[in-house]
Amino acid sequence: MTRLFENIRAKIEAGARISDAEALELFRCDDLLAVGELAALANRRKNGDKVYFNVNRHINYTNLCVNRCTFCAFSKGVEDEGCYTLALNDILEKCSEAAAAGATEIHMVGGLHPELPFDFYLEMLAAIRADNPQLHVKAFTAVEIDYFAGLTGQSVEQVIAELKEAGLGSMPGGGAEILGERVRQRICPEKISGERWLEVTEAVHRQGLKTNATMLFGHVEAYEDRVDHLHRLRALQDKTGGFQAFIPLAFQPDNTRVPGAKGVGGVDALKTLAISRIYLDNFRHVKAYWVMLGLKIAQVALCFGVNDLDGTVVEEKIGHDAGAASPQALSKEQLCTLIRKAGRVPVERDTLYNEL
Ligand code: V47
Ligand code: SF4
Repeated sequence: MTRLFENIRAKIEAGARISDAEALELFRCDDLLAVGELAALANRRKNGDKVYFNVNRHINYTNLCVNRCTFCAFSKGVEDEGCYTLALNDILEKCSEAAAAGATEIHMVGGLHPELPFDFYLEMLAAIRADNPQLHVKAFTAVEIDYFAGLTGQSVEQVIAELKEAGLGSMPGGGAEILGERVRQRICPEKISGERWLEVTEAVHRQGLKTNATMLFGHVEAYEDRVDHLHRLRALQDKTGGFQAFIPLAFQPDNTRVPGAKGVGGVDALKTLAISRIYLDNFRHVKAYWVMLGLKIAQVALCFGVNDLDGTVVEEKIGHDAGAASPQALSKEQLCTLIRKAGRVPVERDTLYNEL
């Protein structure tokens, strides 16, 4: 094991990348602190002591979804109690409230609505821009882009161009789950394939929009599936350079239908964040999403290769519907305190990582 750590340290110091086999060995090893130290080294070389955070607001415009991913406690059918679709005015009001509270970003995703026309999304973007031109709208996932293409009969390239023209600033990293088909068939058989997720994301990058990438972990996947997922992301990043941050999402099991899945312990969460940092040598940012990790693990993650803590959030549904015990929102002061008490330097950023 010592030899493995020595080899990986030498690679990090030489700016070389680790292999899939090495990543798998790291997942299988029990020495969490040794993995964390390597991740912290890899991160320090890229980002020094800075930890980024942003002031944002999540808006989920609808929970109606034609898919039924088994890990998702958020989505509803039209007959289900608790289904909702926000009116445009409500969305605009939430955006204006966010802007008044100092937000620089709106993070907006929703289910695949059975009826809303594509024009609704274009009008929504244009109206947000008209009201609050200073807000960056980070919205939709590759899954939604593919759905809009199906709705309109247009190519994804055309859909992306229209969304961009209407005001889309960048895209979050959702919908990636585990990209490998075997796991996808078990947890989200109706969702677009991993191949398609990568293809749509590549098309988004080609039109000059940045995106993030996520990985939903801690359900039915094996370590091999996580490494395969990271492999595909690293390969696409080599091609496009369009990913900003990687965000491992710790699975929340309540109200879901994944047989036998129990959720994620602290050790697995920290190890996964750390290995992501070491393996994804071409990603500048690895983000701890405190909603799914919990505040304490998210803070400790700052010593395990993480350089970004998302965000003020304000109103979160996807994780909380699945039992996340974290708060709904954090203030800028709370984020700064979490970062400072981990011995690091908080830096507010905008969506594109300009320092504010
Ligand atoms: O795609 C769904 C995940 C994602 C559960 O890019 C679940 O900045 C855990 O992508 N337990 C949406 N996760 C959230 C997302 C995200 C969040 C924060 C920042 C960014 C970013 C992106 O949530 C979905 C899915 O992978 N999800 N159900 C669950 N039970
Ligand atoms: Fe729909 Fe997304 Fe939930 Fe899947 S994860 S059911 S696509 S809202």
